[in-house]
Amino acid sequence: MAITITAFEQSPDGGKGLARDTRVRWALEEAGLPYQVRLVSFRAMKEPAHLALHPFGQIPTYEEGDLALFETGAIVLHIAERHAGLLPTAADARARAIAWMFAAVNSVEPPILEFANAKLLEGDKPWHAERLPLVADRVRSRLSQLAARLGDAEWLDGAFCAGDLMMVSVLLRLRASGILDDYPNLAAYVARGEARPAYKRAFAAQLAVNKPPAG
Ligand code: GTB
Repeated sequence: MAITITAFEQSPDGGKGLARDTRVRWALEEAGLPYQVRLVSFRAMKEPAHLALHPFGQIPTYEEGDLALFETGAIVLHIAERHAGLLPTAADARARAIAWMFAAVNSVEPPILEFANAKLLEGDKPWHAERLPLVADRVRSRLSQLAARLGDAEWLDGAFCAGDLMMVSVLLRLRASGILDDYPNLAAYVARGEARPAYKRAFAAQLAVNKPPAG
């Protein structure tokens, strides 16, 4: 069944791969599934046709026959459950891999998003300089815990899985801040994710859409 996802017509990051369609593209590439992309403008995202697919008027969405999904965690899990390569087959290991997916979006991504939003949207507020270090501390606190758990391991729980795909995707949002560099094992973990051929294909595909014109 043909798969279609949606992505920004023009991502605000200019092709750094930070928009969330990249993680879905990555999962599809890991699973070896061909897919099509429908590009949507910010205006189109808030119109009825797209809202029928995504109640919050966002990207990415995922369509496969009669199935329409939103939320990257749910989309990646859907792909991972149906195709080899993203979840272990042993029941307990599979459950732990899914727990890491939830950890990525539920425990690690929220402080990172709060930090990104504080930098992006609150710079003009009188309390910005006081609040930013507090928000950064919450990120560091979570990263310290994650770094302690990862230790010297290559991936979070044995072989690469959808939990790693989601965690690396979430951590990538921190790259520009430099915070990740204070956690060498996490920085190396992210680099291992980026080095995967499937990630490289996903990144190149979104870059082809979003690359700023030369000159
Ligand atoms: N929880 C949802 C999921 O995981 O699918 C969140 C989806 C979401 O936040 N989508 C964003 C969106 O559609 C795009 S990815 N925003 C438009 C809107 O809400 O109107 C978030 C994103 C956007 C831009 C950058 N960037 O430029 O660096 C990074 C991440």
